[in-house]
Amino acid sequence: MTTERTLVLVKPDGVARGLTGQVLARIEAKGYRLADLRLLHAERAVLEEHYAEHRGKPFFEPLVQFMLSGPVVAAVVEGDRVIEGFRSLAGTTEPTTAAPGTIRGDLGRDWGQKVQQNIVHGSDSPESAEREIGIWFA
Ligand code: DAT
Ligand code: MG
Repeated sequence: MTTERTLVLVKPDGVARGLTGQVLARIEAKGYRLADLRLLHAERAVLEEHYAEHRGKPFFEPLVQFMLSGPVVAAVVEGDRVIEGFRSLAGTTEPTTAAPGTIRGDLGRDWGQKVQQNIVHGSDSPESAEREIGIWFA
């Protein structure tokens, strides 16, 4: 048993489409616990740090612009193997091909090649989770 924490974001598309409740419901239904929760408008500096691994890639600026386009919900979620577990709930990056049953697969689609509009973010490792929680819940 490995109790972990992960950072989950409901991205601007998810908040704007009214999907926050569904995302949180899936997290809770799976048996994970909400340890912290905020609705906020992200600052550019926070996003540049959050997405530091993607700096220099062609999709970096469109991604930051998208994340600035509206409020996001940030959550710290706790549970056994929650990092892997939430990535599994979220589905793969591209919503068009994410498996049905996942958040991205059930609720997302291709809105004109805007892969960034994939509803949620989830940390990908224990190191990323602690780093990202520190950024969003400073
Ligand atoms: P994930 O969110 O599944 O961990 P990631 O860390 O590789 O994916 O990328 C971060 C976000 O950037 C992702 O949610 C959507 C966007 N993105 C990734 N690859 C992209 C691409 N090739 N074109 C446009 N946006 C992309
Ligand atoms: Mg990632």
